Amino acid sequence: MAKRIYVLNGPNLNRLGLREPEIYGRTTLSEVEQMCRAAAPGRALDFRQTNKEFELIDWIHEAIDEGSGIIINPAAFTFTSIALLDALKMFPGPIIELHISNIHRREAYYHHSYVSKVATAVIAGLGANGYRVAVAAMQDLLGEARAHPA
Ligand code: CA2
Repeated sequence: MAKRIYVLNGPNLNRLGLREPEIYGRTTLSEVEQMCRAAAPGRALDFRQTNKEFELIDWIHEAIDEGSGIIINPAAFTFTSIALLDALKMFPGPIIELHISNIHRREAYYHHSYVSKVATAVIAGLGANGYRVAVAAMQDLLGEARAHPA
C-alpha cells in the first residue's frame, strides 16, 4: 500500500475562516481538508492541525516512518523553530512548505523561514487554493498518476 501524504498545520490555523478574512480568506480548515481530499481521491492523506510545537514534531517523526511526502503550513513556527527544522531534516521524501498569505509582502518578521532551508518547494500567497495546488504538486513529486476530480 502507498505511504500516506501528511498535511500538517501549525498554530492558530484552527481559526481559519473565522478571523482576519482579508489576509487568510473565508475558507475554514475543515473546508481546506475537504479540498485536499478531493485533490487526491483514493489516496491515503493525513490532515492534521495542532497549536503545540512538540506535537508537530512528533507527527513529523511519524511521517518519517509512515509518510511519502509532507505538506506543512507551520504558521508562526516557520520563523522560530529550529526543532521543527531538525525534525524535517530527517524526512527522506519531498516537503512542501505552504503559506496561505504571501509572507514576503508582510511584516519583516515573516520573511525568514527556517523551514524553507529543507523544503523541496514553497507555495505562498494562493490563499486556501494553495493546499489544492500543493496536493497536486506532491503527487507529481511522488511520481504518481493524478486522478482528475470530476
Ligand atoms: O499565511 C499563512 O498560511 C501563515 O503560515 C499563517 C500564520 C502566519 O504566522 C504565517 O506568517 C503565514 C498565522 C496563522 C494564523 O491563523 C489565523 C487564522 C485565522 C485568523 C487569524 C489567524
